Amino acid sequence: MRSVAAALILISLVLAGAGYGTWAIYQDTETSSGNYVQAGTLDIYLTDHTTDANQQWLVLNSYPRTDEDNPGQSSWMGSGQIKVHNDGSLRGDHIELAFKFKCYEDDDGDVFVSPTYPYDFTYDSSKHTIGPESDTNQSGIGDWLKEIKLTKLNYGLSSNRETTYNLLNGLCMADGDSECTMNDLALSVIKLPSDYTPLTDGNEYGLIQMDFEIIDTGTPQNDWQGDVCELIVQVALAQDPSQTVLSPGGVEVILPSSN
Ligand SMILES: [Ca+2]
Ligand SMILES: [Ca+2]
Ligand SMILES: [Ca+2]
Repeated sequence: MRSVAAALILISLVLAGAGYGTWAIYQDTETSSGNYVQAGTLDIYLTDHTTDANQQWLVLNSYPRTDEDNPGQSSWMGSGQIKVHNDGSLRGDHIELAFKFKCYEDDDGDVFVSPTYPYDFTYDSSKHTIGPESDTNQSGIGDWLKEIKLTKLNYGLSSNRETTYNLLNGLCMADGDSECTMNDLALSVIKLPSDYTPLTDGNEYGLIQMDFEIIDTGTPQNDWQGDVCELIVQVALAQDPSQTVLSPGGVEVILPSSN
């Protein structure tokens, strides 16, 4: 019997721009906290031109083989992207992307105040409980991130002055196997060519698009039943070609605090 798991992925965006000369760092942080993925397909839509990008993506009650086209009992919502605007006075050199996963070992995919509309993704420790009994890895998420396959990860410019860049190129071997998965994202920093840095004219923006799906490995995938992951997408603008601003985001697994 195929495993059934509930999970949650939230997307948030951090924008950092490096100033000239003295290296003042500008940072713009957003949290898109309404984006549920209970395994399935996730698309991202975010912009730094709004203060609240919540509830752009939502995939609830996911399980192996659910995706955007075949949601089954999973509730899938969202088809979006992250818009990267360059609001500084200096254009900078290149854009970097990194992906951090904050995962909760949980009983039912709910560690928030309200996972139903109207959503409130404030962490609620009273809902953070290890389990269920059928979760065969109650101290983590097992290989879940390797089981979320990236079907698309692109970066384009709204002006189309450059061709769309396939961010999966050179990414998928990050964890040693050729599958393109979220595990590769956790281990990677993507540096875009400088031509893809949005102009500061206020009109052009970069556009990150991502789709993914939960694969069926053919073996029980019970080790992430009820677990929750938040994906935090970091976007940085580096001033100089020699710089690497970001580090790989990695995976943090959070257990309930003992009380
Ligand atoms: Ca819970
Ligand atoms: Ca891989
Ligand atoms: Ca687990």
